[in-house]
Amino acid sequence: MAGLGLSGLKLVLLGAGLALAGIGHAAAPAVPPSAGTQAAAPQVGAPPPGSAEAQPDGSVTPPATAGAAQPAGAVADPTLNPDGSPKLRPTENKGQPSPRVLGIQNQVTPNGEEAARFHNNLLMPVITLIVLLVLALLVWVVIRYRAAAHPNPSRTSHNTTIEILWTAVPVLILAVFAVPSIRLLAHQFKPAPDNAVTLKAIGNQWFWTYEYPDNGGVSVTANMLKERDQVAPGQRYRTDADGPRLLATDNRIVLPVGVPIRLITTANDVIHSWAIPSFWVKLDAIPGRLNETSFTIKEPGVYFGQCSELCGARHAYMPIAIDAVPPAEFAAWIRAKGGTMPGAAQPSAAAPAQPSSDRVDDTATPPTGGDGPTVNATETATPVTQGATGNPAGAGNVDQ
Ligand SMILES: [Cu+2]
Repeated sequence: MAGLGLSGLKLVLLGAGLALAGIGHAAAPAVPPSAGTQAAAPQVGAPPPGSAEAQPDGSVTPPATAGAAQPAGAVADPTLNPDGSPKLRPTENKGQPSPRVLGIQNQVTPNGEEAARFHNNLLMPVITLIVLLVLALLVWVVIRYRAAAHPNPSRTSHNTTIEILWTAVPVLILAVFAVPSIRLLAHQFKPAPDNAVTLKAIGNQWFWTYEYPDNGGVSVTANMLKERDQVAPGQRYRTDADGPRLLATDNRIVLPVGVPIRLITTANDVIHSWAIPSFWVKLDAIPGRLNETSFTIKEPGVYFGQCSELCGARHAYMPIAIDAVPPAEFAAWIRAKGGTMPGAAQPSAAAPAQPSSDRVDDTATPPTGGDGPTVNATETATPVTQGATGNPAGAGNVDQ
């Protein structure tokens, strides 16, 4: 009888371990995608980015002087060298995946640092302990209670104490996790302050367009830069100054350091997701909706991300590249793009009128009220079909 009781206890311990393992699995954090696996996205099977249909479009992916092309008399783009190459060069282990590095990317936003601490100091240790406990229980049971060593199995079926324990302990663990988890969530979706810079990212198959609605209608289109052997002679191709393969874009998005950024996302065709791992930002871009989050970049640098929602055949080829620069340089860049800084002189007549000037709420309101909530300012910004995507105008993904 003693043997039966003991083995019953061991069985329930095993049950408890398995229950804990289940909890640990369920509580695993939604960390940003492993950058290494994404960066290695194979090009096999996808249409070559430099295929012939992309060629007629010289204006969208212009030759090497892309960034330098501007009207005479305009302010020079402070983020570019005179030859059009970007001034800021990507740094190893910062804002991009790196070979043989484990874990999440180095975080450069307060939210990201909070999330990294939560992941590294609480989630990982607890999950590791649970995994080791379950492994130890399994090994013990397999060896000690194998048929040869323990021919008469226990018939114990209930033990009130241990059943209460294996219910209560996981609940307590989840309760402990819930506090920093909900706090992080609240920080991520705390509305940006009034002085925030608004960046509107619009997903398209398969490139991103950006607008700075508070800065006089500056808008930027970003396409992935192709490799040298994928472009026609004279066309711009990726160099190491631009960034890693599959992550470098022809136009980087410029954002100020130390200033809150209000990110608004939406899409023109299907659901995309705007994600920068080192900012701890991943926000779905949904047609007809505006999603919003905010973050503050702490360090200047180049930061890369990708569309993180399967959006069609060329989902892997719509990267995001950010130049984080001091606020004064950001202001100069905005002026170079023909925009204005809030508080500066009013936009000149040359600046395009913005349907939504400086309030997010306005943006969410249909300008005409005709077609209900799916009509918003986003749809007035018709993107130029990009030769680099090989996507016929307005065709969506009918050819998929
Ligand atoms: Cu996408």
